[in-house]
Amino acid sequence: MGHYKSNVRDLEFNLFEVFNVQDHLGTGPFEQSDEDTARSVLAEVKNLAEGVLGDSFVDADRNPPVFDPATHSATLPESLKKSYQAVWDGEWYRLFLPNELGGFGTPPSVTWAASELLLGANPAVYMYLAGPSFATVVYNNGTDRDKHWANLMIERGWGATMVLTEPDAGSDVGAGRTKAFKQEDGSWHIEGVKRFITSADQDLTENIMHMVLARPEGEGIEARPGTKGLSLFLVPKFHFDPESGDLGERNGAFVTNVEHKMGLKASTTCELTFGQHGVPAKGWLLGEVHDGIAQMFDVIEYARMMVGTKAIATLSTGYLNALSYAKERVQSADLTRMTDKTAPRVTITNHPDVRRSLMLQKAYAEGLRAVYLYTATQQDKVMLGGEDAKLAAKVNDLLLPIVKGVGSERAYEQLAQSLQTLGGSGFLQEYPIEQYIRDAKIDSLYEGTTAIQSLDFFFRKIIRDKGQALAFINGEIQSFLDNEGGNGRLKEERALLKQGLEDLQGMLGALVGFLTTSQEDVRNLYKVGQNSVRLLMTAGDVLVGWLLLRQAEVALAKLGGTPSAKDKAFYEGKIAVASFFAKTVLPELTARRKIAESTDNALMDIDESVF
Ligand code: ST9
Ligand code: FAD
Repeated sequence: MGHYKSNVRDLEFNLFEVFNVQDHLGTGPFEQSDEDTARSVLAEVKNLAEGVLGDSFVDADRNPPVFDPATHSATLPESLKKSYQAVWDGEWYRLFLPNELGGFGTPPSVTWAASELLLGANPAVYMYLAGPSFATVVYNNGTDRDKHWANLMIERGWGATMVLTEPDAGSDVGAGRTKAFKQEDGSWHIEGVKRFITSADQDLTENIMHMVLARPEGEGIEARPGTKGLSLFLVPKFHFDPESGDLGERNGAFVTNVEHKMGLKASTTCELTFGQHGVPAKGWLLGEVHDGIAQMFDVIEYARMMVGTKAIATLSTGYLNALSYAKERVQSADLTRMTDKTAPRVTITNHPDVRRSLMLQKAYAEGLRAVYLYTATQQDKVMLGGEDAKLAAKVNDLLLPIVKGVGSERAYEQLAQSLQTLGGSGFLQEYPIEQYIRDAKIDSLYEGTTAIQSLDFFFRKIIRDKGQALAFINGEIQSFLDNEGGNGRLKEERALLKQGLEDLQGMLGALVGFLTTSQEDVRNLYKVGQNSVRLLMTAGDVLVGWLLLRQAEVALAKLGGTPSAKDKAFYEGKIAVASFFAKTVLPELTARRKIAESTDNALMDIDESVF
């Protein structure tokens, strides 16, 4: 048995019983798909994930890529290459491509569901497969030349990277100093050092297209500070014939270090140096426009969704591994017979604290899965176009920091609970959970840390949006609360969700108040900053609570029919987990609201020496 435990039943439940994506399969851009093809995609990807893809997960952690500074190259373990090749040969990357670039016509909801399986089994392999997806961004933002190159990137199977970070420019991308000098032939010479670049070298693909943010310099170019002064350049590892794509000389972008990391060791994290090894690093301006940060955000939005899904995928397999261990592990007597030294020993699933922990893991694993899939259904709507598309794009934007920020934080926290379920065994490398924890820690860091997600959520996705997307979600939850389903069952849980929603609204009201009064006292902005992560996490809990209850309502209806024994347990699990979350997590939101409302600036007034 491999390490990875999938949950296709829950993916299908979300897609076809809760969000009913089959209603828009077979239409518009999804003309080629129907429910059967979507289900068979999930079945095939599951087999791949639990088989050859997951096979290299452990080996590539214990025998990570090797960097050779003399040749500036990274060599990947053979096991990982085999996994990569299997996904490539199956052409699964086409799931992520639009029809005009050879996509399968699958909607984002199904694609992200399939992604969960790949990311849970082997996230590094998934990331090495970035080329075709990044080519789509090149295609969408590019000139005819770039569109052709995007096709070459896909046809020839090139790798791709997103290159933003520098030693002094992490969260603050606008502090970047890498420069681009215009050449007479229309190309640019890039000079500078980028760090922490994922997949910047590997020996899987014949070429790598680096998508690099740099500050253009040259006659007639207006120098602008910050992110708005950055342009996006296509910088290949090897030069290539612009028509055929045939490789030429080595370009002057060299990997000068590969980091040694806590986890996700199979994925190379590289220092990438431009134009400092006697060879110019030639690049080409994407779309021939100076709009780098906006173009890069097309990549970032995709990658933030990917990171959140990765974290949630890892939590799910962590929980399922913990569950299967707990069902077998016999230890101690039942609590009701604790004084009876002769009482039979029971499996640990009988202990209330183990149950509490397992049910909380289940709540976040399944609740957050529903959150990312609900977000993906907004992406479906965007692709379908029509009246709903504009609002759906905003709702997707609002939800992305939750998928990424809350997904990563809760996954890491709950994976610690999964490990705890195994007792001392959880600490051993014999079981996958210690690696899951090491591999998942990165998710709250890259693609914008949780603090950055929370600022994005409040200032951009709520305030700048004038609350339009938020009003939509609020309306959805409100109408769920108003339309009393479930024949009077789950009444108490609905009341708890109502209170949770009010607490979230109250907390948001407090933050908006701090923002408004910052016009008189600018330091009131600190009060927003002290609470923005709290707000993000609370919004995540309300969404999880709501979606679990939506699922429970569907489950109740199904139980009214004649489900199989297996389905009966599945649906009863849905009701149990929704109820548990509403009763044990949502009440905490009232305290969080009070904390936010009573925020002062004492924290900001103390001297740094006090810490
Ligand atoms: C990184 C990579 O960490 C990690 C992993 C890479 C993995 C790659 C692989 C991917 C997977 C591929 C899968 C392949 C498929 C597999 C197939 C399998 C079969 N939304 O607020 P302002 C824009 S990379 C949209 O003033 P500041 C917007 O244009 C490093 N746009 O920002 C805006 O202009 P305007 C990641 C946004 O104060 C402009 O920016 N690093 C958004 O100047 C300026 O906005 C980070 O993420 C948005 N949410 O800068 C950096 N926000 O306002 C984190 C901004 O006119 N730091 N824009 O519209 C930040 O995000 C900062 O907030 C900042 C601030 C840099 C934006
Ligand atoms: P800093 O920005 O220095 O942040 C340090 C701390 O300060 C964090 O806790 C942060 O939340 C906090 N902080 C910073 N600013 C604020 C603020 N305004 N308000 C509140 N808190 C704040 N980058 C790429 O360009 N391409 C890649 O492919 C890539 N892959 C990566 C892979 C790995 C394994 C790693 C570790 C990093 C990768 N990165 C990549 C870089 C990654 O995106 C950055 O590490 C991340 O954006 C944070 O930047 P930083 O590390 O400089 O931390």
